[in-house]
Amino acid sequence: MSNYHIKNLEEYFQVYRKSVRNPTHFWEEIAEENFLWRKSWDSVMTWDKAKSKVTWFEGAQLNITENCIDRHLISKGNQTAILFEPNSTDEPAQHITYHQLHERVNQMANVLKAKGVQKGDRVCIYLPMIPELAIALLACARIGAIHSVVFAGFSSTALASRINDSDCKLVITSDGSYRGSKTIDLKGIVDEALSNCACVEKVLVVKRIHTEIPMQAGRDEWIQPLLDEASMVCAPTIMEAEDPLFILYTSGSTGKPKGMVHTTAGYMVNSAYTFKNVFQYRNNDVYWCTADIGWITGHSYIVYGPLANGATTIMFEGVPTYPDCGRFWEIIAKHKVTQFYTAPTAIRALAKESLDMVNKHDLSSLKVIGSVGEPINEEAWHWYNDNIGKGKSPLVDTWWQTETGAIMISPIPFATPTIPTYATLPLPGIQPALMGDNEDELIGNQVEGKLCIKHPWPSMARTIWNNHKRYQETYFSAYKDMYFTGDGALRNSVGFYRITGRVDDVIIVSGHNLGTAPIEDAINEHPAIAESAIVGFPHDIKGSALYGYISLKNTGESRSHENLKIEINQLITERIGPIAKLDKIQFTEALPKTRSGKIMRRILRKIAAGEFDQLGDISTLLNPEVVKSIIKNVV
Ligand code: 6R9
Repeated sequence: MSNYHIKNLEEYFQVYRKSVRNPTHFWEEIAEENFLWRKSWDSVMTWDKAKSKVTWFEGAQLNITENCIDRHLISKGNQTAILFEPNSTDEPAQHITYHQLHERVNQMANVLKAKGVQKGDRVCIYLPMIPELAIALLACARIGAIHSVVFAGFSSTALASRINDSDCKLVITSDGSYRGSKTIDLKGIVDEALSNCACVEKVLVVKRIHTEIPMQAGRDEWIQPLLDEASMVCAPTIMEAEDPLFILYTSGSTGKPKGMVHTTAGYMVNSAYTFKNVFQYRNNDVYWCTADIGWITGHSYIVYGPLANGATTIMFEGVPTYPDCGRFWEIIAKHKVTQFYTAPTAIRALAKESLDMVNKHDLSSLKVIGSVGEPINEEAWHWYNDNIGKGKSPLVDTWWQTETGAIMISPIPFATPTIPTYATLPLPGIQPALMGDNEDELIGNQVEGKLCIKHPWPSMARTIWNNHKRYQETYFSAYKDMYFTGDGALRNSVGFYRITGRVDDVIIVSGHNLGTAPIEDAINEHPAIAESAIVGFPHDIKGSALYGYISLKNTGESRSHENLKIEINQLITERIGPIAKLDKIQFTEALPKTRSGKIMRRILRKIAAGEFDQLGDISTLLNPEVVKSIIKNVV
């Protein structure tokens, strides 16, 4: 029996039990049997609990691109590795074979080298969903540079702070991007960001939308002529198992975004293993994940996991509603997609449209459908399961995080039964624990608590870039010797897990994690504003949307509330990006506070949700009278 590919429930339980008895042996077998190593490891895992330092496969040497590309060349050289579906339906899809991917990655790797990028240097990638994005990640990995992808929907301020935090010396971007019927001036955003980034020496620009853009002499260069001249041969740099592969920023509940650091070997083994099992990928399948590579889902399940398994992976440049809201279903029919992986927010938006938009497309190629990014509500689960999965393709609700690197809790299709809204069972090698309010582990079934993970797993983030202290405090200080996820969960009567949502100040809007602190910081920059508090409230399509309580300075503000609202959202768009705009804004003379001066967000959340009868005891507040007036003026 190979541990690598689980085919039924009995096998799952067998493998799971084995993995819990001896996690290191379990992962070692998988690593040994399924990957290409230049040198084997000296130790499978080390865990220094006092320092929160974990290593996997230390002593091993490898290059992840050899595993994702080179080793498939003989058997799959002419198979499509990346299938690119452009934004416009008038532009043909591109099939990039493993051979071509090999050539293009090597060319880009050689260009980076020629520009002075060396092993360990950080490269920022700010690109739309075009093939060059995946190629750029792999080119960095080829030469041991650490990539830091910034989602191309982030503003110039957000981009600049990420570039500076990890001291990137080179940026790869494009002249612009297509988004449905619109174009976005990405290079302009980069130019603005770089006026505050002294560390960046070079900018390489992909031509995508063919607009006239300014190029700064000595700094900016079009990438294509350089690629055309570059050799298609580039020997992979041999990496140590624990060398960083990439940094990816994620919002925290406080402070600036955290640069999560993922290392090479463990991330590769874990992302590949979970891809194979959760999607039950077989030869000749066509797999499609609709995420953007700017998020962890795209890193692990568009690029590394699929390619490590020699899969065909689709990259879609556009949006689900362009040219019409049947686009997803049209693409599934067009490319005979076998596995489809998307987010609940997309499902909720498309479920509002007429079913004809679905039913006119042939979805019979589908075998597995998946969900990720936030809890999937019951209604959306049924709509997706019935109309897309047709009740025959299992719906895998996959729970995981940027920090975990790979899927942690998820059904395995055709093995684990699926239940609406349940992520069901932990994957082999993963040991969840639910913690009670007294920091005790809740044993047995029918319990609800805070979700932790007991034993290290290979793809866990090793640190926060330049801030190991914050890593320790955020993830390893709440409970002894456990990783704390920031999520709540329940375990039902048969041991299946349901994720109930964040238990901290992170709000998930349309699947994007947003910390309340950076949004409040942006708002508080407004000269008329004294204080603000952001909370999430239930929203039909976005899952959660943002509600802002704003108190103004007593300076005789002459601007109207309507104008202030516009200015607040402008500030947020500039500082963070349009995804963080507030759906509702309420002006209030004060915010409810505890006697120690903390804003009582719990109460503000209840008010925003309309649950006025569930405020709990407010008598201990410093200013209980404020609550009444907030309720009276609720938006
Ligand atoms: C992969 C990804 C992580 C947070 C996580 C949780 C929420 C993700 C979920 C889910 C319920 C699921 N989340 N998947 N909640 N069910 N299937 O999304 O990473 O962007 O870091 O977000 O998303 O709250 O803690 P990331």
